[in-house]
This record gives sequence, structure tokens and C-alpha cells, in this order.
Amino acid sequence: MIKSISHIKFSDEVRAARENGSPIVALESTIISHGLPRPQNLHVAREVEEIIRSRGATPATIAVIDGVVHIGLSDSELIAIATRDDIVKASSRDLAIVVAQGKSAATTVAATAHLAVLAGINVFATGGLGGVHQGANESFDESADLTALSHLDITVVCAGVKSILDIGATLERLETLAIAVVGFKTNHFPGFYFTDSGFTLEHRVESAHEIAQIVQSRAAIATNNSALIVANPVVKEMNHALHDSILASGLQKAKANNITGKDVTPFILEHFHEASGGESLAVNIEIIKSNSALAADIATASKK
Ligand code: PSU
Ligand code: MN
Repeated sequence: MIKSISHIKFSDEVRAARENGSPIVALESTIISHGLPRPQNLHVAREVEEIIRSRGATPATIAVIDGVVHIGLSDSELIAIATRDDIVKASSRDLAIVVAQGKSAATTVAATAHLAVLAGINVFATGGLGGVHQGANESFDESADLTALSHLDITVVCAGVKSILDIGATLERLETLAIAVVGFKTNHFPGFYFTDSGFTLEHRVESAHEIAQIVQSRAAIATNNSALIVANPVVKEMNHALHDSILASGLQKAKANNITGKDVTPFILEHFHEASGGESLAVNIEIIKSNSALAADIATASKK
């Protein structure tokens, strides 16, 4: 007989917000455990939650701890995700295995979006989405973020996709997968560390209110069976020449070290943070903060 155990736990504030029908913003945890160095990761995790609260919404950082899916983390749980060495990186396909085996995991965009929708949360802030990796025509390395967002009703605020990816190919895949993209106060698709990836966007919005109206229209005409991406460019971007040289050395280093699969993204991000002397980290932190603020405004506007 399989023991019946509780697989999902809500934090007190998220439970209260769900009961009151007040705005909630989902946050991923892979950024915390695999995307940012310690100890800044914990500071940032706390700070973005505060930003969301200060704008009248409730943060729900999502992770799996000791086999239980957590929607919203207490401070000691945030500390666990930021500091424990046994936190694996889980995409959607890993979730049930991690849960059944009683393990702990940080959730990617794909896994976080899945669990957020399961919990009835439809606004999500992250840094940069996963996408099609450079050289994917040989490696087939395309993030499961894309396929997850092709079948989930969620609004994801991000700074575009990571500049380490093949951005043109990623935009083509977003089109194929019927994932809508709007630029927030911009006509240019941002490239994570850059305000402009060099690719133009067809749709532009000027306010959180306007995004809330699009969310409403999506439901009314039933195109909400895939995600809406809000591309929010970072204000102070990274130096382009520095970025390009670090990216080239990072891709080379990853190849030399035989880094594959889900280790590629954390490996290259870590290389960036080390090689840029903190410049990429500062930009990365700004991105997460600014996206969280906008997501809170969208969640709040959607309730009005
Ligand atoms: N963007 C960041 N930092 C990150 C990630 C994205 O600035 O840590 C993470 C997200 O969790 C995203 C994941 O879902 O990388 C994508 O990983 P992959 O390329 O292996 O699918
Ligand atoms: Mn991959």
C-alpha cells in the first residue's frame, strides 16, 4: 500500500492570500540555488519577496523540500534552498521523482510554472527564460521551459532569454509554440544582460493595467492555454564587449569540460559571474528585482 502523504504545503501568507483572493506572484528557486552565488543568493531571494509585498501582492517562492512541494517558503526554508548542498535542479519531468524519493529540489521556470498553475497562481517573475542553446542543431539542447510554457496559462515576466542562447531560434520556437510575447515599454526583445537583443517585437505595452487587460482577453477568447511572456528590459545593461568575450570563453570552457544537459546553464552563469568581476551579477540581480516589481503590479492590476 502506498502511504497517503501531503505532497503540497502552502506558506501561511500564501494560504491566506488564496483564501482572500488577493494577488500572488510565483517565484522560481533555481535562480537561488543554481543561478546566483552565495551569499548574495539568499539576500536577493529575501529582497524580491519584500519588493512583491511592498506592492501589495504575496510572494510564493516555489521549491521541493524533503519530498514536499512548497508554494511559498518561510525564511528558514529560503535559507535551506540557498545554502543546502543537496538541492538538485528540477524541471517538470523531475518533480514527481524528487517528491516520491523524498529529495529536495529547486524548480526551473518549467517546473515552477507547472506548480504555480496547479496552485492557481497565474503570474510569475523570473530572470531570463531558458530557450534554444547555441549549436542546438547538433546538441538538440532546448530548454523544457519552452514546451512547459506552451501549455500553461501563466503570465511570465522576464528580461527576455539569456544572451547565452540562440535568441533568433528561441523566438521562432516561441512563435511555433503559440507563446505570446509583449515588450514592456519597448519594441525590442531584451537579451537578458542587454536591453536589446537585436530582435524586434511586434507587440508593445505601456502599463501593468494593459497587461491585465490582455490576460482578460486571453481568457475570453480561450487563447490562454499557453503562456504570455512579458519582456521587461533591464535598465543598466552589461558592457557588450565584456559580455561577448566572457560568453565565448564560457562556451569553450563548457565544451572542454564536457558540460551537458541541465548543467550547461548554471555552469555558464557561474563563469559569467566570476569572469565579469561581479558586473553580470549586479545586472542579474537588477533584472530579478525589476521583474518581481512588475509581476506584482500585474497581479494587483488583474484583481481590480
Ligand atoms: N535565468 C537566470 N538564472 C537561472 C535560470 C535562468 O538568470 O538560474 C534558470 C531558470 O530556472 C531556467 C533554467 O528555467 O535556468 C533553464 O535551464 P535549462 O537551460 O537547463 O532548461
Ligand atoms: Mn538544456
